[in-house]
Amino acid sequence: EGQGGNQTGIATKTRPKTKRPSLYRVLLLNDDYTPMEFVILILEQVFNKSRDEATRIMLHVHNKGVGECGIYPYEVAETKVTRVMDAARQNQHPLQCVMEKQ
Ligand code: TYC
Repeated sequence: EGQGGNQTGIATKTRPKTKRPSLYRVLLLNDDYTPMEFVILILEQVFNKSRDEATRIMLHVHNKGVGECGIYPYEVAETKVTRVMDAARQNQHPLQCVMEKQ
């Protein structure tokens, strides 16, 4: 009878329940004070973007108010948000970074 065999003589099949990790979108929010160059450096250093991609995302946030930096498993997203918020605080910029379930 093999896998998932029961006592009834009826063959059954079980599939191991694997849970895909939930994904979270990490967003940057616009403000009037954080320097554009600081946001670009954050996108390069925390989110591993090229200078061109970092500039594109920064300008999108600047023009639209909010923009996506990436989509990650919970713990990775949380670590990136913390890194951004720590760097912003250390440099006395009001930059805000948030995560939301995708
Ligand atoms: N609006 C800021 C400025 O004009 C630049 C900026 C972009 C700030 C993106 C935050 O997430 C941000 N200096």
